[in-house]
Amino acid sequence: MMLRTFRQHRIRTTDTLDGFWQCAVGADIPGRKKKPSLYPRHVHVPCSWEMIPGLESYRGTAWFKKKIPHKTGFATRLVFGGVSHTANVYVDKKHRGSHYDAYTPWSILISSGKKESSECIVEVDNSFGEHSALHIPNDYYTYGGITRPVEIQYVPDVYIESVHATPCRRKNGGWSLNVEIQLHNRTGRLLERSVRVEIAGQSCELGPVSVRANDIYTATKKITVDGVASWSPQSPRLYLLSTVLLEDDREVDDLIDRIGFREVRVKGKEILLNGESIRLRGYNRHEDHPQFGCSIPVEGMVADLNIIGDLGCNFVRTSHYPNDMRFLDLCDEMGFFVWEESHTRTVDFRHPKFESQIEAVTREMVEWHFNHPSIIIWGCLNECESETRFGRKHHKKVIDLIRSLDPSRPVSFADNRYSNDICFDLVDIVSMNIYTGWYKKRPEDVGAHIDTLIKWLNGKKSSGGKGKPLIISEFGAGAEYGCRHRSRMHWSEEYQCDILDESLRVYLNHSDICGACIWQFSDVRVTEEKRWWATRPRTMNNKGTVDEYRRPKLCYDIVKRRMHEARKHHGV
Ligand code: ADA
Repeated sequence: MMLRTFRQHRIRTTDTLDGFWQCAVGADIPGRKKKPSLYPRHVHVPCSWEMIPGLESYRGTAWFKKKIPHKTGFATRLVFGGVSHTANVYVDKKHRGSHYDAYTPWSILISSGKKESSECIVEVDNSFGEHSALHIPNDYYTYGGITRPVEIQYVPDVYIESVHATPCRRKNGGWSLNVEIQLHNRTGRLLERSVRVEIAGQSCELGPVSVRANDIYTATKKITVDGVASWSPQSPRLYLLSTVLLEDDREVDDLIDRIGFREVRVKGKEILLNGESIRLRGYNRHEDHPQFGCSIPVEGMVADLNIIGDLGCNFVRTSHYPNDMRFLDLCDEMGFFVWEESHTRTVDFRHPKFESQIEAVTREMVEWHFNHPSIIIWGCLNECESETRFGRKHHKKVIDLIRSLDPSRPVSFADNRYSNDICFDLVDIVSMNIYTGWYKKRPEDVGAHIDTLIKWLNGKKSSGGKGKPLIISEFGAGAEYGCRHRSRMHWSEEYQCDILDESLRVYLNHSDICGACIWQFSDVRVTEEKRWWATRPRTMNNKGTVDEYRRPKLCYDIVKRRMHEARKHHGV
C-alpha cells in the first residue's frame, strides 16, 4: 500500500516498503538500550505492535530492519507516513535522522554513492517520559510501531519537495489557483530548472529558475482555471494537480496531488462553503481498532466512513491528532468535511519539550495535508489552559503559526473552560466540549445549559467569541455495549440514548450553533496507567455510537433519525 489512495508519481520511481520487516523487540531482550544483533521476529508493516500476541501492552523500544535498494544517479528518499511515536533511523549503521510524534509524515534523504543497497534500521520508541510532551498517558492509546505506510523514492539532483495549492473563487464564479512549489537542490552546485503545472487539461510553465546549492527554492504562480466543477459533500469533484520538473526539456521529476475547488469562509455566526452556509453534523473519531490498533487498513477506514455517512453525518473531527493521509483522501473522495487537529489532548504547556514538539507537529500537519479539500478547519490544543495569561500566550503562538502556514482555512480549538476562557478572540470559530447529562447535570438540562453559555458568549464579559460561529465539538455519554437496563442508569445503552437524543434535538436545531460533533464514533482503548480515565469500565472510553468492533449500540438509530432530519431541514 502506498502513502495515498492515488498515484503521486509517473516520473519519479517509487515503491512501497510495506510488508515484512525483521524486528527485535526490547521486551525480548530486557535491559538492552543499544541496537540488537539479532532480529528474530518478522513484523508486517504498517502495524501497531500491541496487535502481536505477547506484546499487547508493551511500552518501550523495538528495532525494525530492512534492506533498501538504491538507484544509480539518484538519492534515496524514505517517506514515513507515521511512526509511533519516536523514531531514529540508521542507514548502514550511521544515524541519519529522527522524528517525534506518531501522527505526521516525515522523510529522510540518503545519498547512496555507488552502493547498490543499504541496511536500514528504524528504532521505534513509544514510552512516556521527559522526552515526550504530547504523547502522554491519556484518554486514548499511544500504540507502538511503524504504524502507517512507508515509501521509498528515488530523487534527482533537484526534486519537487512539495506543492501547495489554494483555490480562490473569482467574482464571475470561476476559479483561480495559487500554487506554491518547493524545489530542493540536494547538490553543492547552483542548478537551473523549470516546472510545468498541469490542471484540468490546462498547462503552464514556470521558470527557468536557479536553485541554489543545498537550498530550497519556492516558486509561486496564480493560475486561472476554466471549466472546473466545485467540490462539495454532495458532489466531491476532485482534480489532479500535476507538477513536472524539467532539466532543459527533459522531464526529470514530478509530484501529483489532488485538489478540489472550494472556498471556506466565516461570516458572522456562519461557516460558508463556496458562499453558502453549512451545518456540520458529525463525529469525533480516534484511529483505533481492537484488531489493528491505530494502523487501520484502508478498507476499515472506508467502513467507518460508510457508517458515519449512514448516520446522516457530513463531518469528522480527527480528535486529537493529524490522521493517516489515506483517511483524508477518502474524506476528499466521499465528500466529508474534516476538522483536522494538531496533536494535543490536555497537555502541560510547562513541559520543557512542549513548545518545540507542538510547533513541529503543527507545521508538519499543515504542510503535508495542505491540499485536502475536505479539511475545512484547522484545530489545535484540545482542552488546554485557555483560562490563564500564560496559556493564552501558547494558544496565540500555535494559532498564529497555523495562520502563517495557511491563511485560507478557519482555525479553532475545543474549549472546556467555558466562561473562564480568555482565548476565543484568537480563533475564527468558537468550539466547546460540553458533557451535559454525563459528568454533570441531567439530559433535560442540555437546552438551558447551552443557552446560559451562549448568553455569556454574546455578553459583555465574553472573551471575544461574540458573533462568531459556534460548534459543539464534543458531547456524549458512555455506554457499555450490551448493557441494557430499564432503570436507564449510567453506562446503560438507554442512558446514552437519552443524552444523545436530547443533545441532538437541541444542538441541531439551535440558530446559534452551526456544528454538532458527537463524542465519539467508536469505543477506544485508553492508557492503562493509573489516571482517572483508567477507572473507565474495560479501560476504554465507551462513548462510541458503535463499540470497538463497530457494532451499533442502541443509540445508533436515534442518532440516525436526528441527523437525517437535520439534513432534510438544513440541506448539505
Ligand atoms: C474530553 C476530551 C476527550 C475525552 C472526553 C471524555 O472532552 O476531549 O478526549 O476524554 O472528554 O470522554 O470525557
